[in-house]
Amino acid sequence: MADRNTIYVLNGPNLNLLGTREPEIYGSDTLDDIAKALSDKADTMNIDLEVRQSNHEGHLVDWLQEAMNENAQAVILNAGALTHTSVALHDAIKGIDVPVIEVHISNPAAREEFRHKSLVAPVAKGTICGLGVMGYHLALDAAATF
Ligand code: CA2
Repeated sequence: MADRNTIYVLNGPNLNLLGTREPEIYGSDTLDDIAKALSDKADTMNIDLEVRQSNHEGHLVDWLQEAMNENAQAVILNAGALTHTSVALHDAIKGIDVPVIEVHISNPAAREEFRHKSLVAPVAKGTICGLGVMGYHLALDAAATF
């Protein structure tokens, strides 16, 4: 079983496309760039990171449950568009005793109306959005204190 200094960084649908399109919204870093920078930072903090991405809702549910079973310290979750639709993710977060920090690269509240509601937010410990990929780093700083 992992000890309390493993932090999961879970990314949902289409975030594998980061850095390839829409740089004006999401910046030019790829998910691999983000994972490398975060892992380098985590190393200096004596934290193990599990950085994953899936286009499939069920994988994210499984990984949230894994984080609980592995006694993870926290989960940093960018659920992508599932943020706005997924009761399954809402229930999974509610069902685990691991704090989840919701991250968005863009500011969904400043975008289309269908992005204004988050089903993750009510069950997250906190939300960071609109600050670009820095949001992942701020989330890691916060998660390290849990
Ligand atoms: O701002 C965020 O991080 C989002 O979670 C990104 C999701 C979006 O559905 C949420 O409303 C806000 C979309 C991720 C798609 O990422 C792409 C990146 C490059 C090209 C195409 C999609």
